[in-house]
Amino acid sequence: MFEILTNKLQTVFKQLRGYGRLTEANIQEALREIKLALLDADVNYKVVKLLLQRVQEKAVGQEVLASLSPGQQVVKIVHQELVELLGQSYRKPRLASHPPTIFMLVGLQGSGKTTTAGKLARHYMSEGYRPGLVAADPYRPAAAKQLEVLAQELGIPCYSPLEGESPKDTCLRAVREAELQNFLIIDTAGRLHINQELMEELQGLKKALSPHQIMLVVDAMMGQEAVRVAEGFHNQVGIDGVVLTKQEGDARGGAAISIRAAIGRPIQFIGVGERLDALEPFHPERIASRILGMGDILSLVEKTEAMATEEEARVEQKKLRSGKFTLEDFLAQLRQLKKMGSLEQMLELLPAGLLPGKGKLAQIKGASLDERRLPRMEAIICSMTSAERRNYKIINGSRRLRIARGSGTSVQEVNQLLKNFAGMNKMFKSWPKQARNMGGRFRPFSGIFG
Ligand SMILES: Nc1nc2c(ncn2[C@@H]2O[C@H](COP(=O)(O)OP(=O)(O)OP(=O)(O)O)[C@@H](O)[C@H]2O)c(=O)[nH]1
Ligand SMILES: [Mg+2]
Repeated sequence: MFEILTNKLQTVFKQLRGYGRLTEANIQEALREIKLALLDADVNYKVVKLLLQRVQEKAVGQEVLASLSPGQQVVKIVHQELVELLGQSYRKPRLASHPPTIFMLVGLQGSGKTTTAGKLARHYMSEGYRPGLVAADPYRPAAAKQLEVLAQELGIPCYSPLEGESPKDTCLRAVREAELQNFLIIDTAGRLHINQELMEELQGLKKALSPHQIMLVVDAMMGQEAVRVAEGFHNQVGIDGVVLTKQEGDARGGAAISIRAAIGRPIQFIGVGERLDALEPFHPERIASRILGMGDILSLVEKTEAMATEEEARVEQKKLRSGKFTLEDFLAQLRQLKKMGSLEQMLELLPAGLLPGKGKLAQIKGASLDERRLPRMEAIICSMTSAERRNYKIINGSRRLRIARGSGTSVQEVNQLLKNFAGMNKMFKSWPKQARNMGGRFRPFSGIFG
């Protein structure tokens, strides 16, 4: 996610490292590069202009703080302005004071409405709500079927159109029938393009249901085109917030950066995969950090928390903080891996400056991609003595051979695992102290740049 943009921006910031203070000239140069990087990332031109204007105003003539290098200083300013542009803080969707809360999802065909309906239901179930899904798409029988399958997976009810029923009537029936549900998520029909028929249907639904939240679901891979789609829906139906799907596959970030500024409505969630757990609340500060390659430690911590019981998470975090992450913990993590998505997703949350070198990173990513390898990795760690697990450095050649035999794997596989683990361990250890302590606000700048 955002890797192309992040890499380019990192290059710009690194170039600023050499300067002792910020001058008009080196700022101009950096701004020009930042502009090119943003335009390349398909960020809307007006938004780029706005952002750069603000950065320039702040950066020029500023004394370089004693504690920061010019590179850090510019990163800090760009970060602040990016956060502002993305909407400052996480905007929670509005819920009903008298249930049921009604969410209506709208968007073009294939944008991810149905999948997002399931993801949102799962998200709110974890917050204690009892959601039901409503298929407001009588045109395509497969559409209702798809939603029913998701509802079944989640163990919640799904209201599908009856013979000859209009979308509006299906929704009204769901509201009447949903006695145990305090949350209804309406999945509307998509169209290939914004057309009058669709807009009228959505306007009708809005009038009949007064949903608490109309959410536009839009595909991040569309880049700037997503902005035009958002404008179209917002002008004709009026939307309250945006869910940006397929964000994990978007290396450039044009849609994520442009939409809020273009329509004045916040992105509230991003979809980061096809699975029902691949939904993240959109925190502008964290996203800005990710875009700038400063990582997203808070999201990482939340993921760790979500995967384990509180007690486990407490122990785990303490270890991460203190840099005492052992192979035993690694084993526990492997076992949890399936629950929380891929290691690759986790790695994305780490600051770029803290990641191991490119080659190593590729190794770790490679290792995490193939989930079939998990049982073998587990077997390898299980074949180690507890002393070995606590201190991987004692695992010499003969121990490796013994472990490989014991686990029915090869020495190569043992080597690979230890190499990956050493890489992970190194990056946990090199976290800035503030990040490890995680008390108060994480200040990602120190120790990363310059
Ligand atoms: N990688 C990835 N795929 C996603 C995400 N969200 C949805 N998809 C996929 O996108 C495709 C379309 O998703 P749907 O939920 O069926 O889209 P829709 O908007 O309901 O489509 P229509 O009902 O035809 O209008 C499916 O293959 C989903 O698995 C996401 O965040 N990441
Ligand atoms: Mg659908």
